Amino acid sequence: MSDIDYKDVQDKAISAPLVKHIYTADPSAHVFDGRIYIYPSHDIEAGIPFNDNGDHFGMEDYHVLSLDHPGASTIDHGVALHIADVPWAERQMWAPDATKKGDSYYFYFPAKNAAGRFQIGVAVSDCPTGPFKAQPLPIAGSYSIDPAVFADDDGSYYLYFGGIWGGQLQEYRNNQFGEHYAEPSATELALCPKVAKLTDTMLEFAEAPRDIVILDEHGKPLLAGDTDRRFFEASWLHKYQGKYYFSYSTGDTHFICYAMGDSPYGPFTYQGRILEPVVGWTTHHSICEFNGTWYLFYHDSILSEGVTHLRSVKMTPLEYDEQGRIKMISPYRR
Ligand code: FUB
Repeated sequence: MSDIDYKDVQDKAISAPLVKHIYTADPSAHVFDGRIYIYPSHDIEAGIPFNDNGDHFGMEDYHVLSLDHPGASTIDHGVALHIADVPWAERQMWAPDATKKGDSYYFYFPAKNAAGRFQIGVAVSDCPTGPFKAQPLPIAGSYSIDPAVFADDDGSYYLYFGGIWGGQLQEYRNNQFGEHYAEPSATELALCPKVAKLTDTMLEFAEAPRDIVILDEHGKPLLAGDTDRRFFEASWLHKYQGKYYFSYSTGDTHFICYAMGDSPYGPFTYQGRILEPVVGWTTHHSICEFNGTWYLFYHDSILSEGVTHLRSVKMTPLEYDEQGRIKMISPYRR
């Protein structure tokens, strides 16, 4: 058992769970028509033993949350998509995201198929809170986890994805699965998150997924052994003052970090940390502007007293310095 004093940590937390009646995680936030919508994972106790593959994250459906403005009460709009309604998906509905194009909303989600391979599906609705109707098949050529969709100013949409360990990214090279593929050794190049432009229909990749390369301060790609900085999971892309910001989790070292670039394809140069470790093993976030103020959406496991697969989404303001660098956030006051 952990020796954390949860009452004390809760008192020191800089923000409270947005909802407490269900467990939620991996919050992907967007503002559609002046309202904040959050597309989170819906954590449950699935009764599956813990392992390094994250099988205990046995989620079965998604709820959409929304709020009128920061500080307003958060509404749970109920089940937006259930695994029983996704023909190709068998288990583990992990971190999703959604976007709006025209009058339609497109919800992207990973799940394991019958063969135990993660793929990414898309479901469509004419309402931001769903219900979403899933396509009968996953996106062709998709694999791994944690889809994040970015709408650029020129009307292009890009899907970022990938995650190592339980997210299976280490089992692919050049977008192909291979049973013999594994995580690179410490002195080899780190595995890259992926990006693919979406077609006009929003239902398919318009191109083969490309590597998102994260460079160090010398312009060299990060190495797999650089575990404080290399990509693990939880891709997010946002734009601020003309620059592209790619942010992500370092997984087993528990940081949310970011890198900056001049194109949605990168390369991105590592800049630093956005969020220090939270209570719970995973950390996963999104970044979104509302009425001129930027916010970090994130999760922790305080409400469940440290149960790593029972998390709660939170939000807190995020600030930039004059150079456009993000000021690091400590989730608990010291
Ligand atoms: O919620 C399940 C997994 O945990 C997500 O896909 C990862 O990003 C981690 O937060």
